[in-house]
Amino acid sequence: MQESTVSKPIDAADELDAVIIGAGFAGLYQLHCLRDQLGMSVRVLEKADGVGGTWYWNRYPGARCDSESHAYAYYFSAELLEEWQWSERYPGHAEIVRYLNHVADKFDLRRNIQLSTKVVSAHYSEAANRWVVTTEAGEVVCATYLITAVGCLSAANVPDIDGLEDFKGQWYHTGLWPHDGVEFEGKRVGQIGTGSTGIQAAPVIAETARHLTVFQRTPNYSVPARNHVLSDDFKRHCRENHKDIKAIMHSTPNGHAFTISERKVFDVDAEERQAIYEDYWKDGGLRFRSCFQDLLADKAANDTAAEFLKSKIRGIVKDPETAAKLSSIDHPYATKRPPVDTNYFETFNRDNVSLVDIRANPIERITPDGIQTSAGHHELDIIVFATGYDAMTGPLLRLDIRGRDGQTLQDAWKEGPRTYLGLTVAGFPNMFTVTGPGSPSVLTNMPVAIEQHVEWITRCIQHMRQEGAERIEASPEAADLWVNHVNDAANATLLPQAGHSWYLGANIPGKPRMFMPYAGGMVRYRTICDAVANNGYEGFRRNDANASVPSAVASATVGPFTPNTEPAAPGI
Ligand code: N01
Repeated sequence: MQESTVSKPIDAADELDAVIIGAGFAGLYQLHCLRDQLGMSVRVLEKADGVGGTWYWNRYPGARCDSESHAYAYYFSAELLEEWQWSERYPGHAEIVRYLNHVADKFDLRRNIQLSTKVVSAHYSEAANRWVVTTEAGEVVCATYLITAVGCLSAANVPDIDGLEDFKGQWYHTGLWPHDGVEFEGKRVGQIGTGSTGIQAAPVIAETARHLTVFQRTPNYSVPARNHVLSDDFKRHCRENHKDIKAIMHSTPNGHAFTISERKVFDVDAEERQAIYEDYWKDGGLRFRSCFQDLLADKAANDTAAEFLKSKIRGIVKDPETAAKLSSIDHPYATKRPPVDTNYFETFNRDNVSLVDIRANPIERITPDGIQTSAGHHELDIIVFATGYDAMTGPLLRLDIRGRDGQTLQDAWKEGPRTYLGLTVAGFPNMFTVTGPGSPSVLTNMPVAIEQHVEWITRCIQHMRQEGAERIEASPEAADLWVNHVNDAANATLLPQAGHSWYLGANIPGKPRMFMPYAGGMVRYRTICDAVANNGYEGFRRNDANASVPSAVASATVGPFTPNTEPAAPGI
């Protein structure tokens, strides 16, 4: 496909230094960095009518972040850290949206954000060395740099189930939740999906629905969130110690504000191990993963955590048959994103809640009145699809992105995504993908990854401008090395053992099976990215000159996460 496919001529388009797609955590910070640090002309195009990204769309019942609030924030501005106060241990979606609106106002970002603007295509013009971005309304914007800040979990997956179009009730996907809410009172609700979202939503829906039927394909572990209102002491601690908290977040593989124990599972006897698991269970949340350093490296070690969590399910759920369905989990703990809940398993003790095992008895079709499985019919007024996303690649491939010689991203990634550092794609000059496939983003506390990605991109662009370079592009050899390293990093862990995980693309029929996020940890990733930059952007072609071999990637190791040695943050 050549440039003639561009709907308007370039000389009729708005000219900018950079276009950013998306006004969530990533897009807002990228705008701030490029405009306010580098003095570039920048526009953010955002399809929603407000800022917030993921949190603009995810307003389903119980939507709350699983990262602790004091870590789920930007750390680039001391002033922002000192003035913003979170109210609860985990921030609810509304509070996060308020926070991101506060950031947009504080840094005067809105004047460069164009809301209600859906990008439909972005084509690279080699002759002009410009990205030509076209919106659904037919507007054309032209820029030297294209930065996608579209999120990893923003392309909703509504499964293709026969009969949905004939359903007489209402149906909703959790990631596209109506802003005026959904009334469940007196309704028979069917929820499909028991990932992090479904596990948050079910207890809240059950509180008002006449009946909730949860359709479970894959049972899941979950650890109680233990959410609570934050004390004034803890808020003061966060305000006064944000530098130390940031240091911890930057020292851990997962970017959270708690340390990972250096202890291994079999360093302690069974009794002590049980006591440790009990302590972490009481503390709750994602911290549970950090009680031993080898849970994701050693299957026998992982089995002990898995058995502990399964026994908790059996202890909570009173009906033995339901408990057995919920606890018959076949993947190692945390090899799928581990959910965090408030009363999820307890919900199945309610009289108005039932569980249907659709692995044993698959859904055959949706009928006008409900859902038909191979074992029977369930009458429903509302269906909630908590069925996740076409993760990481979906948001990019749903845009019509074309690089050199009109090559489509779909074509470049037909056998699975290939990036260099998760941030760039060979054949797509001057394009940067914040939280792209091959980045550690979804395996970390997201804002930490986003700040690193955005700052690396900013520094790269600054370097180019200082050097007078007009074009930067990953070499195919560098991308090959990176893809191999991403695979090696995943294979050094138990993560690929969850064969039905969205990390592998397994939730989307026809999607190439490839472990997408970088599992080597945020510390190692940051070190590699810094070395690539410090070595003169090795692995990149600048102004079409040959690229050097990325020695930082070639020499990168895989293997167990490096446990950090920083002092632990006080508990809350
Ligand atoms: O999606 P999921 P999610 N028929 O893909 C099932 C982040 N997040 O929205 O496992 C029947 O995890 C599917 O079954 P299976 C977090 O990174 C963060 O829950 O594929 N069932 C699974 O049970 C998370 O990992 C937060 O067999 C079908 C469920 O639907 C990511 O978002 C909160 C099906 C989907 O689970 C995605 O989580 C929530 C079908 N055709 C989410 N297709 C916070 O931090 C899918 N399923 C707050």
